[in-house]
Amino acid sequence: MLLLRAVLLLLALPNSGQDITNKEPGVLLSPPKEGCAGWMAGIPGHPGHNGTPGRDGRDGTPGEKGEKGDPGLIGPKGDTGETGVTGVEGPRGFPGIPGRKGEPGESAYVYRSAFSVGLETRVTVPNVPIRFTKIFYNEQSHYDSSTGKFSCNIPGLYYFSYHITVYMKDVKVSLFKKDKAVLFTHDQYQEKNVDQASGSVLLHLEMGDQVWLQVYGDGEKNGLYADNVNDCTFTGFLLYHDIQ
Ligand SMILES: [Ca+2]
Repeated sequence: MLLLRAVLLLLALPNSGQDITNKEPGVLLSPPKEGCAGWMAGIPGHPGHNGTPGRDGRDGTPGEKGEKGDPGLIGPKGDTGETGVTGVEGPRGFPGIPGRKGEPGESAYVYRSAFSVGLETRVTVPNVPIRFTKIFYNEQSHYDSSTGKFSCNIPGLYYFSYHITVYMKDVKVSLFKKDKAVLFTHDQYQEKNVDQASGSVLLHLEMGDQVWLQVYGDGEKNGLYADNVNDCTFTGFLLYHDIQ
């Protein structure tokens, strides 16, 4: 009889562990503290109802980092940048190809005009061009020994000069240009002596202008002298021709 009760008690223990707080004290299976003599257990009660749901648990730990996403779309084109600093000068280039040969220039002879003449006899005729008939140079024949006049064939600037030996009488001469005296030279003769007189000038001449030397005044001052060892000379030449 006792053995049977013990078996029944053991069968009921697994449930009584969870239902220890059951509100029905009458079904407690724990034995009274007094002696077990005469104690007899009742029939086990029905299982209790399910309790209310517990509170939410704590948040879990973060998961692993995901894979890298695809690249985004290309953005719009930016503004134009500022002009950069000018660079240093480059090295010298190779020599170019020689140019074509130029056209032949005008002959230099065209622009030549010069004469140098001398007196051969004493001047005796007044108020006319002095005729220098001793020719030192007159290649272009721009000086006419028959008239004593130089004629301009090339417009430009000319240089004229004369050198006079004075003997026996005073000398007063003028250089004429186009019938007008433009240069004067006067020398007073000293007795028992030989004097010298000279003059020079630059004149611009147009085509056809004539230049000559002439005794000035009444013709009394015409002491120009020349012989085998004394000369009177008249010289002229083109310095610059006019640019066309
Ligand atoms: Ca003198």
